[in-house]
Amino acid sequence: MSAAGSAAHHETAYDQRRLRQWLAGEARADGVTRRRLLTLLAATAVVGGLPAAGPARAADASVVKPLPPEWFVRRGTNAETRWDALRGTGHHTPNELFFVRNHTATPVLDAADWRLRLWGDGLRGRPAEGRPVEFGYDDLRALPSTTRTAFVECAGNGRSHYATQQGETATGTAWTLGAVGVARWRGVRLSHVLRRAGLSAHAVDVQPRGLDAEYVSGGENLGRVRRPLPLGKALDDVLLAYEMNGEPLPYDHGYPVRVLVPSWVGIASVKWVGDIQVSAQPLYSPWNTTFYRLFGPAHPEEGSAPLTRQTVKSAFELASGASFPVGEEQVLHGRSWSGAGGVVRVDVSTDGGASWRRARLHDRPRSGTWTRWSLPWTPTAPGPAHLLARATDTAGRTQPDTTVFNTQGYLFDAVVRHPVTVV
Ligand SMILES: Nc1nc2c(c(=O)[nH]1)N[C@H]1C(S)=C(S)[C@@H](COP(=O)(O)O)O[C@H]1N2
Ligand SMILES: [Mo]
Repeated sequence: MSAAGSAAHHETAYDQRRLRQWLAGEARADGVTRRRLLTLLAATAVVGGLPAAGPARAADASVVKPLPPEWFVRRGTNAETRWDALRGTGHHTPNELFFVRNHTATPVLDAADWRLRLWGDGLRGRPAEGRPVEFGYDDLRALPSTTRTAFVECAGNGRSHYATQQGETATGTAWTLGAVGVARWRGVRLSHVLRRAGLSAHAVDVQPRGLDAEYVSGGENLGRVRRPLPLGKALDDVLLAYEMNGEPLPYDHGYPVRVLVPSWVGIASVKWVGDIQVSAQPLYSPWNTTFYRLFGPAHPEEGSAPLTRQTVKSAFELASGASFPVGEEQVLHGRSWSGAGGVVRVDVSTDGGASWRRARLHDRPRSGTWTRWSLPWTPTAPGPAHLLARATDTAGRTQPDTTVFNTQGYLFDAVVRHPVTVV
């Protein structure tokens, strides 16, 4: 980003922070009227080329970017991407279309006063609560960078299908299949930063923590979003990302820096990271004990092991209930992905699962990202129909017909029945 762009960015950050505080009643408007503040924001946003915190956002300030209803379904503090909006967008999900999962609300931070603090007894010569090792934004940007394409997907993506397909009630956000996106992330390897900070041979877990507000659930304050990551994964392919699809991270996706944990459940990819505890003992947080384990009749009483990799899924680039004219050839498009490897095969049924045809793949199967595919279809009879897609990955995992239930509705991987109408 140019110096001018960067200055405008900071200015916008400041104004948006002021607006947020003001709306939240944490700051006085200091003689500035609401209209004046909104005008100011619109102006700086144009200069900075950034999304405006326009009046539409004022009613619910959990997400900064615009969420037009033709692209997103609002779900509380979150926004789900509509699959029909991904038609024709290319392999990478544009930043404007990327789903947002916020436990509370997007904090508008300033890179100039941001610091990453590494601390804990997993660092050489440091006591558990000792002075941290610090990196500024420019320090990180000066280190060797790595770029990779990877999906971020919520562990609860597809959760609503436990109810709609299996008659089972799970707690949590009722996502359909739009809590996933693929981006090109650029940043520094976490392993590089850990080694620079003086990683000890005794370290076992690292725990990044976000700078967003503390999360209160069921009247209990669970503190800031944080989740331990085993050292093996942390040293493997994890990034401290500062760019998304060639742009500085958008506010909603972790600006200035987020953790990016390829192939794992989205919660591992902590946004707005402020500190990382490096520990010589295993760490626990609500996000690897109460949440992100499988509970339910088919699982151990204390829950499964903490979730790591995502399962296999497929989606059509179509709205639910899309309609097609009878007798006209269509080309159906979709994408399939897995946390265990690239997707190498996709079978599609246009008759509710009675018969299957192999889809044509449009991407070379790659680990950590989706494979796009297509299949021609000429609907022959008017009326309701179901489209199904079943993917297989390089690890040999194929989507099942049903997913074993868990109470929090994680890791739904069964084939989804996509309703359409032939007219
Ligand atoms: N600090 C922080 N990090 C976070 C979250 C959050 O609320 N706060 N949500 C997590 C969850 S549950 C998911 S699925 C992903 C979503 O990333 P996105 O909003 O960039 O799509 O961020 C993860 N990282
Ligand atoms: Mo998530």
